[in-house]
Amino acid sequence: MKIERVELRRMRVPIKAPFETSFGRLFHKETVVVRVLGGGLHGLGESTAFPHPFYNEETNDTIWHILRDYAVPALLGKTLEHPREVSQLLGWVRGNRMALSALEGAVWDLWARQKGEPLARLLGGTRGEIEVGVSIGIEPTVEAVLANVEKFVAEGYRRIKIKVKPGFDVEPVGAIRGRFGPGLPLMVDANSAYTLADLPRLRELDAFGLLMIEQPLAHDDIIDHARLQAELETPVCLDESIHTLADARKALELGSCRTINIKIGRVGGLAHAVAIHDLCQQQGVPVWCGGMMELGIGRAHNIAIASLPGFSIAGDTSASSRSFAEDIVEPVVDFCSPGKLAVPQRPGIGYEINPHALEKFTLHTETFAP
Ligand code: OSB
Ligand code: MG
Repeated sequence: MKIERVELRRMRVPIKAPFETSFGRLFHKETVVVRVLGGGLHGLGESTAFPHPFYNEETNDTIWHILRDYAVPALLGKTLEHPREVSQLLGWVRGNRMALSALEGAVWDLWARQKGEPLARLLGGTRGEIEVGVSIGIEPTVEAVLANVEKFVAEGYRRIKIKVKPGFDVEPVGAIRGRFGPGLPLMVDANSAYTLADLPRLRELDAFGLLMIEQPLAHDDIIDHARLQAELETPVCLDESIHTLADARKALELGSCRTINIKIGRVGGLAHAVAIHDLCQQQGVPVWCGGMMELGIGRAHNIAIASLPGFSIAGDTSASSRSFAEDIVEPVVDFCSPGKLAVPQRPGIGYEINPHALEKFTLHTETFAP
């Protein structure tokens, strides 16, 4: 597979409801879309970085810099036998995993399209459809959270996740349990809002029979999480703390978590994501696919990885309509039956760019050729 041309695009797409972060509220999804061309076909990738470094250290500007100055030049004009060579060629780059992942994802898509095979199958996927859940952000009131849960349960979402922080945790969870009963698959994500000093509060959450508590402690910790997991019945899930296969191995060895949220971008691409999946599967640890409010290209990559057998818990890849009135792919990512997304049987990621939406939402394009 020869990499003949690479196109980078800065995109800005309105989101339906403002997205609350520790930096402020976001009204648009801003990201970088990568298109790799070769042999008369193209492959699509999408960065999962945000415009501000609140989730990890990468931003749209660092993505652009790493792609333009290092990653794209390393591949241009090269002939690859397999997409895993992308992370081998760029293995010397420290960090910047979301940047490398955006390009690697496009190369995987091109490779799959050239073979005429669905990406999911080439990754080792075995599912024809995946069950999905939804992630509900911090809301101003418990009532607003309940209204969201009501809406998404009615739409068919298989699992509800709410964001929590000290002072907004036991009340919303208790209210959801009160309204929807103990049978609703419910979990919380703290995005590192607690410390071990909050153990009493976390013990209160432990009493609600949650599916898991995601990333309660520091974003760079696996030691305190092991101490916390030993105190809780509820499985701890790690998100921010797991960047590599070695991180996953160490966290499992220490008992820092009982499940891992795999995000393709956070771990540097599909090859690394598959490796973490395989390790967890060998150890009988269930994994699930996280979300970064991706546009359709990123969602399509998530669907492909979530079709692997170890992804046994519903992920955060909602239908496009959860976040966007208009997405950049066709068909739009939507349920095949309530709470389920079909794994496309078409070549590559199985979604095409919607040229009208692409032009409408592109801020800037740069094309690279040898
Ligand atoms: O921690 O999983 C997270 C969104 C942005 C940044 C971090 C996280 C999230 C989500 C998933 O919770 C949102 C989604 O894709 O719908
Ligand atoms: Mg998370």
